[in-house]
Amino acid sequence: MTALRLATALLLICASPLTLAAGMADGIAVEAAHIRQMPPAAPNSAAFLTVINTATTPVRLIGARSALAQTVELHDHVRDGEIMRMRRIEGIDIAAGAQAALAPGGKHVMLIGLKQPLVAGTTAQITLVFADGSEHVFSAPITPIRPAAAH
Ligand SMILES: [Cu+2]
Repeated sequence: MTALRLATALLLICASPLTLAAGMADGIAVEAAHIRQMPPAAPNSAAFLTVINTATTPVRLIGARSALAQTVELHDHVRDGEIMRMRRIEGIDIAAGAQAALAPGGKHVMLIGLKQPLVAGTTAQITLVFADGSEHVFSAPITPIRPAAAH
């Protein structure tokens, strides 16, 4: 009996962190997601999406993961003289009931070190990671590059 109790206690202790780590973000919805197809030799790409916080509390997006790339970062564009440069950002705050648009020319999910060619017409999974440890998985279609708007 003692051994069984010990085993049960260990199971309970071990189960809790696992459950927390796998927690899905409540109240998060993703719309207009797509991943930019790049020429075969391109090392990097980006994903764009709108993150909607339907919850009654603010959330903070702090990162993302994907099997597509070695490294996945949150990026934004900042003006540097005449040109726009990308830089890494630590997080994106989304107020209760608000949404954050990650769109070309602005914030995006940067896919650095592509592990496989991006095939237009297929979809890929990306996991969003929030400051409270929750995650949200979504699928995004890979779409061809559209001609850049005139600057
Ligand atoms: Cu970038």
